[in-house]
Amino acid sequence: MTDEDNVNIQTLAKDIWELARPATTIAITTHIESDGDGMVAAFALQHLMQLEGFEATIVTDDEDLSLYSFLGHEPSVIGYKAGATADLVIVLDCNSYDRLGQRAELVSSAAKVVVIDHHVIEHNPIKADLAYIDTKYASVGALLYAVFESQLQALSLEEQSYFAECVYVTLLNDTNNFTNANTDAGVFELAAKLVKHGAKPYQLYMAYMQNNSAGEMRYIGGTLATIELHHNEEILFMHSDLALKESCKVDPALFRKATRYVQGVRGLKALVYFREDEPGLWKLSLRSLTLNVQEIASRYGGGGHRQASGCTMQGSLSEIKKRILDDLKQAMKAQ
Ligand SMILES: [Mn+2]
Repeated sequence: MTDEDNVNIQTLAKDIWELARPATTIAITTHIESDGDGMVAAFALQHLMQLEGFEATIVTDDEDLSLYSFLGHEPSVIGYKAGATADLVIVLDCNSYDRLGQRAELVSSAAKVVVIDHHVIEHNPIKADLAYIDTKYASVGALLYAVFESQLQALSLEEQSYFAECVYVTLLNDTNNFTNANTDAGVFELAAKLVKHGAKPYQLYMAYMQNNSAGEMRYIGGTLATIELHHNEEILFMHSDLALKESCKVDPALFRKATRYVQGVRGLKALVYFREDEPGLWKLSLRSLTLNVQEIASRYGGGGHRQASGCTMQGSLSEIKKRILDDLKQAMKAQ
């Protein structure tokens, strides 16, 4: 959905403004279980739209966004309510109705829809009037930077630096502080430009990646204590149940980096983190450098990238683990 559809990144900014101009209500949104790419890219886009004279509101699932408060701006955000509509909806970091949860209704009922994303196209793609999807970008924030780069010089230094900090956070999130397999020369070149625009790597790393409470560290400790290995120690499972959440008094939804603590375990082909969000409702995070875990997550209505995907499953942990273990073994066999 890039060149074939005559969507050119050089004219994308102008194309978006053209769709925004006649719209009275504009919403920006991202995938369920929003993250520091889609959500912070939404902050950046909203800010640019404001400067351009457009009033756009970020529509969320009412998640707590306080983990981004270090960015120092108060974005205009509302939680989605059934029946809410907008003339124009801009979807970031997501191209499938399946990854929008309840907000699929907001998107399908909008007069005009723009999709800007860097994921492989999954099931049930969003019908868009304007779509730019390119998997070569490490984050959707990086894609937004490419769209608006030529316009940044016209902004004040403070506005440039806010935009740059937001894009830098999207890189921190989707490259895991420049350590994921998607980290390439282009990522470092972009990071250098963002630093020149005012992004401060040390402060942003500390505020975004290392800003843990003691309770969160206990939660991580409790989760790491559940590590088990399967299939000749090539598959790692770990979990956090509701009891752990209660004892540590943390909101696990605010703390999504658990898999980062086990990425370095020797000899792994895949790892899966199971987090209980409601009794018997488990949110899975799947990671692998060699298997296509997106393919597995999509069987259960989830999605993401080949190497990092998520889905939600209902049932007993032991049954869910058994199904996922079978799926992973099968994927390894098929290799
Ligand atoms: Mn992303």
